[in-house]
Amino acid sequence: MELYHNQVTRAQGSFSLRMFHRSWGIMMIKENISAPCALLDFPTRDDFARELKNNQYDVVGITGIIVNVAKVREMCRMTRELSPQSVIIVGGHVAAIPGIENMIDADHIVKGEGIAWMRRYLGEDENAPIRHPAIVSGMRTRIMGIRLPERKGATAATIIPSVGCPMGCNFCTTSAFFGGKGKFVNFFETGDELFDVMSRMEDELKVKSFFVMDENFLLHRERAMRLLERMKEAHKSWALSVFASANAIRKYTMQELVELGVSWLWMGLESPKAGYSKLQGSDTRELTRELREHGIRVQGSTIIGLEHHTPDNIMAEIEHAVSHDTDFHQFMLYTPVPGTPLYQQMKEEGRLLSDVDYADVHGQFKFNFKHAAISRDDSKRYLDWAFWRDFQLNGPSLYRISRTLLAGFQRYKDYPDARVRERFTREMGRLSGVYSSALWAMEHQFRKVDRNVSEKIRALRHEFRQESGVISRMLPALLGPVLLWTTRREERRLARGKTYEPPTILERSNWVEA
Ligand code: B12
Ligand code: SF4
Repeated sequence: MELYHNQVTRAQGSFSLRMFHRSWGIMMIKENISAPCALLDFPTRDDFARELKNNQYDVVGITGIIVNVAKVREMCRMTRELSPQSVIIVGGHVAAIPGIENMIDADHIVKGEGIAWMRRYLGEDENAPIRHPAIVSGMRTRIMGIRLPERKGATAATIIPSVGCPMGCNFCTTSAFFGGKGKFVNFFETGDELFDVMSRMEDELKVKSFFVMDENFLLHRERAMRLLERMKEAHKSWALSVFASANAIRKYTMQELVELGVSWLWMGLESPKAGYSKLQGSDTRELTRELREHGIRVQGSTIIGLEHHTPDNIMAEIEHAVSHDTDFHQFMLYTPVPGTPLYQQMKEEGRLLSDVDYADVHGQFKFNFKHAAISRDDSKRYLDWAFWRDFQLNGPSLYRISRTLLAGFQRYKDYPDARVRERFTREMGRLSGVYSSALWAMEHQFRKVDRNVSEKIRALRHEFRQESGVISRMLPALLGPVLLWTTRREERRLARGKTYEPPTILERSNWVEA
């Protein structure tokens, strides 16, 4: 259950950022029902069987996305066998597959928002306020061959203000699943509500940074600006990681973004020729550069295999994407996913490939449709190339985020708003020694890939040195070689086929032991 390594830093070898993320949808549902509930995250087959045998469940709810359909089918089968009295409810994006009723043995298949559905099903008040669970955004983080220690408060809390997105891009499954163009479901309508949830999470999880899981957080300017007001009043020096489209970002000045604590932005950089309204009127290269100069890490997202792509123009489009020099870059294949307008259109045009397994429909393998100019096998080649090119030209993302952090610190260390100063100083203080050491190791390891980039890493390391205290200045000489050694050890492990799996997690609520 990884984000970065699956679809962002996957070509970066031992520099790839590895971490697992919990299943937030079912965490939200559990927190908002009063029935006794057990949540089993990432179960092995044995864990799942044991839980079904040891308890008498009235309801077994199963979540999945489209790629998981075979697992969902097997879990339904196991439930019928081991817990025949249970009602089986399946939800999440897997429910969008046409004809899913005939593929799995479930009693209810729930499309769209699940909290209200489950409350209704259980006879509870579906309009009761939403209670947000305490979610640590990631766990078991690994990079350069070491697992980072898990200290309370060190990892951001996930906040989920809404699901869906009103922009309604034709390929977008999240938007389509929660109602499509013009529609979405808000859990927390106002900046005040959001502020209260974040304050509670700050207390419970001891965090100052938040991963805001809202497809287009900045689009709702009134809510964001009210949140900023409350943050200022209460002197909250919070950091926010958000998703936003370029046109939504343009509604804010850089100062507003920085004061709001925006420190990481995920932004679509689809081809300028694609004509998506979310990009209208924006030079995304200029915008990316500006954001980074203000200490805002940018994660770009680019689609490979759009309708106008051909073998003649695709390399130039990849070069254009890579030239944004973002901190992270996700590449995804253009993919008609069941439930979206694009899927419907391709179906009507007879362009869907019928022999593609749903487990492979995720945008990181090969096309699932017939493209006018690019073959299925070539789609993978171009995708792989895009990841590799970004890595080769721009270097490891860890280097790039260090660069952005330093730029932000240098610009804002004397800023009049103390909350902003504190945020940059906090991040710099916590990380400068570690980043310098990592830079030392990257500089050495990257010589094999690209000398130019290695030189750039070296220059940055020297800049860091000037901004660091004495201990941080000395640390790289000791820690750098250790990190280089763990990095190389990790490269060998990965070459041998080593994989990492998330742990099984069991949480119970409103539970009374029999
Ligand atoms: C966080 C996330 C992840 C995490 C997963 C964390 C985890 N352990 O599950 C990471 C980053 C690891 C990840 C990985 C992948 N993801 Co992802 N991910 C998301 C993201 C950004 C948020 C999901 C989320 O938590 N939303 C908030 C919660 C509250 O919403 P929700 O999960 O949809 O749940 C609601 C309803 O669906 C419903 N519901 C859900 N489960 C259930 C169960 C029952 C019983 C009921 C009644 C209702 C119900 O109720 C919930 C509350 O309303 C979504 C995009 C999005 N904004 O939704 C993509 C998304 C789900 N991912 C997607 C994809 C394709 C992937 C990958 C295949 C990417 C890749 N190529 O590697 C992998 C596959 C992972 C896997 N094997 O399942 C697609 C799914 C497409 C589809 N239609 O199936 C999405 C929609 C993104 C997109 N727009 O393309 N992902
Ligand atoms: S802006 Fe992003 S989240 Fe919204 S519909 Fe378009 S692709 Fe989906």
